[in-house]
Amino acid sequence: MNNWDQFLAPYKQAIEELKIKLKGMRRQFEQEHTHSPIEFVTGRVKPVASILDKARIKNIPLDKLATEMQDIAGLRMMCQFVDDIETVVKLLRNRNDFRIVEERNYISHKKPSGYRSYHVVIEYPVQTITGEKKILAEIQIRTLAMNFWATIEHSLNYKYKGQFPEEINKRLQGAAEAAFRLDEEMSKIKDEIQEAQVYFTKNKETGKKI
Ligand code: 0O2
Repeated sequence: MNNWDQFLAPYKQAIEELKIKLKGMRRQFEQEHTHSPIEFVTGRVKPVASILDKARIKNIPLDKLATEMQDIAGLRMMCQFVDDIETVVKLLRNRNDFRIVEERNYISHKKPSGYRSYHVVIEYPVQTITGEKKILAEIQIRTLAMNFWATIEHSLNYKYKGQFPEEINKRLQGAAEAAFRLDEEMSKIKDEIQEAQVYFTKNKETGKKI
């Protein structure tokens, strides 16, 4: 096992455990036949190349990664509606299997790029054969529309390294606002959508034709 494998092992374990726990929250809503504020959950450990890139850009010494890079373990919780984000954050605040160390609201304070999302940084205790190890993990909570925009922008960023041509920059800003308006429109017919979804899920379970 090399040093990176050893360093990243607790992060990998944390991601596996947290994915099960956060997906479990969604299942509990489903079992109760109520609208789930969580649509789906993803998680990843940052690849070593990205850790090194970010450490270089942000001037983080490699021996300070564990305390200064908060998103080596990263999870995303996607929601259908903007209101669901607050519900999810409250659910996270009520848990006692981790401690929230920081929250960043990029929804009320969007980033200059147009990025919107709610970030919760947690300290998560991983049980290892040599004892407990606390690691930092970042949970990003966002709507499906915010996620669509961020995914596209992230891949363009990879190509242009953040130096977008003016035309693309303008289009991305426009697309961020369009995604925001889409969220607003969906919120206006939220009750109607949720009623239809509960009806659909119940009938799917009983095998009844709609
Ligand atoms: P990855 O793993 O490729 O997604 P900074 O990086 O300076 O903006 P900081 O302090 O690292 O900020 O923390 P922040 O902003 O809370 O979280 C960083 C992560 O948020 C990023 O991780 C992205 O996942 C997401 N993010 C932040 N700003 C943007 C943005 O403008 N566009 C998109 N698409 N995502 C963003 P990384 O490090 O980029 O890595």
